[in-house]
Amino acid sequence: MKRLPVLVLLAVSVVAGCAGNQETSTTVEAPTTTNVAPISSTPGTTAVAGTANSQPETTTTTSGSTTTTSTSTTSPTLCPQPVELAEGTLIFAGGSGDLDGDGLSDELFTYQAGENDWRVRVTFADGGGADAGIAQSDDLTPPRPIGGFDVDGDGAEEAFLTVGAGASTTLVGLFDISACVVQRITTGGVAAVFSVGASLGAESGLICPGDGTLRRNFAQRVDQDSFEGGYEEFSVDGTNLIPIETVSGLLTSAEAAQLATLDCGGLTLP
Ligand SMILES: [Ca+2]
Ligand SMILES: [Ca+2]
Repeated sequence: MKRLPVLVLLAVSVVAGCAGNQETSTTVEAPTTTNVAPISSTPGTTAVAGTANSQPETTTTTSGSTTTTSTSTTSPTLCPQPVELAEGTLIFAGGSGDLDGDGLSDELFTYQAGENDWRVRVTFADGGGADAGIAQSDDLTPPRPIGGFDVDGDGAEEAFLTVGAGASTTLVGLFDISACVVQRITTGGVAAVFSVGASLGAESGLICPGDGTLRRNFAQRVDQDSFEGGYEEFSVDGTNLIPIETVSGLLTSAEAAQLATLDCGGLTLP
């Protein structure tokens, strides 16, 4: 009967010993769990930074393409600036017309580049210009600007200049301005020249009907009261005049005198 308390004491001590061991092992595992947490959170932060970097790249691409578009819009309209004229150059100014068809009036003048060397120059309203030599019909009369008239109806006026003179006539030449280049208008491979005025026994003139054609008026006296005359009609093909037809007949002196005129819009001889 006295052995029972001893067994109870042994059982209590065994249970108490086991409980002490469990507390020790729990304390060791705790730091292991704590170490895992920082490792997994670091890659997450990296992923967010990558997403933020891709947004500025898209913005840069958009602004770059916008700059390219605005640059290509402005470049084709400007012609180069011609060489500045030397001080004291003899200039005949006062001509104007919309010679490049942009709706703005451009300046037209002639100048002497050397002995018997005359040139025509266009200064465009939006900057730049164009320049070309003038094949004169005589060396005594300096070429002068008359102005612009759109002969072929393409929206840009052709330039009219005087290119010489007769006893009582003025010689007129036409120039086409396209892509920053001034070119003489020709017919049959030579520079076209139109005589305007009256001389002994002859009348001559230039008419622009406004339908894409030009008319060279002519009349020659056949007796004291009558002339033989009419007009030669041309169509305009680029810088070339192509003869279409010649219409002529007997005219009175008064009818013939009416042919001796420049009738192209509001152009008047200088
Ligand atoms: Ca213009
Ligand atoms: Ca034209």
